[in-house]
Amino acid sequence: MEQEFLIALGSNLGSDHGDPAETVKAALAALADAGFRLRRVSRFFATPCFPAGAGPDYVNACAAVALPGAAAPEVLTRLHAIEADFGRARVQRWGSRTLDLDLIAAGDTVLPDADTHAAWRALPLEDQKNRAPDRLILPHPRLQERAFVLVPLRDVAAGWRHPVLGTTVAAMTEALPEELRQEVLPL
Ligand code: A4P
Ligand code: MG
Repeated sequence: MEQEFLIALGSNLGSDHGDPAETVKAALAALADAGFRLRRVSRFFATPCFPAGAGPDYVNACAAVALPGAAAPEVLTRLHAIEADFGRARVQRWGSRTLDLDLIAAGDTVLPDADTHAAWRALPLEDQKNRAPDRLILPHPRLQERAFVLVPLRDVAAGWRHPVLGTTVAAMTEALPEELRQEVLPL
């Protein structure tokens, strides 16, 4: 079967396309224009900014997509091109953004290797703020701890199983602290 990619979308600033929700909606259209087949799209959720206080609330969503003939690096390159089209300036890591498109997973692909993946997963919070990976890490190393990723992801890929952790999106979502899950509100 065709490779399926899981993508997370987020915006907490407006763009030329409108407010964050309109920006996420426009980003989905841009994905389709760029050749992605949108198989499933989640509801849109309002989520408190992480880290707390660092900026306005986000709108987050997830999509399960296919890009015929493309492997994960090509997908990330296209996501970056769309981010650039939406006027995203990379000023500060975790800073506010018009549009953030993260590649969450590509089936059961693990990149660059299990040991490096484990090191990124274990990175202390302080270092996470200052160190961004210079190569593609898959699955996204923080997905398992983020309600703003997992709750939308559950809409489109509840049964996807993390190839390193061995748990499904549904189980990872259930494992989150209740108060984190409740902060993620459908629009
Ligand atoms: N990179 C490596 N692997 C990946 C991957 N699987 N997906 C590289 C995307 N990018 C990947 O990413 C930093 C570098 O990681 C890039 O060179 C890329 O090639 P970035 O998108 O340039 O920087 P970023 O967005 O600041 O980093 P990242 O890791 O995407 O940030 P986060 O950790 O996703 O944080 N709060 C709420 N409520 N909702 C949000 O959506 N998002 C962030 C962004 C912070 N707080 C948020 C939200
Ligand atoms: Mg990103």
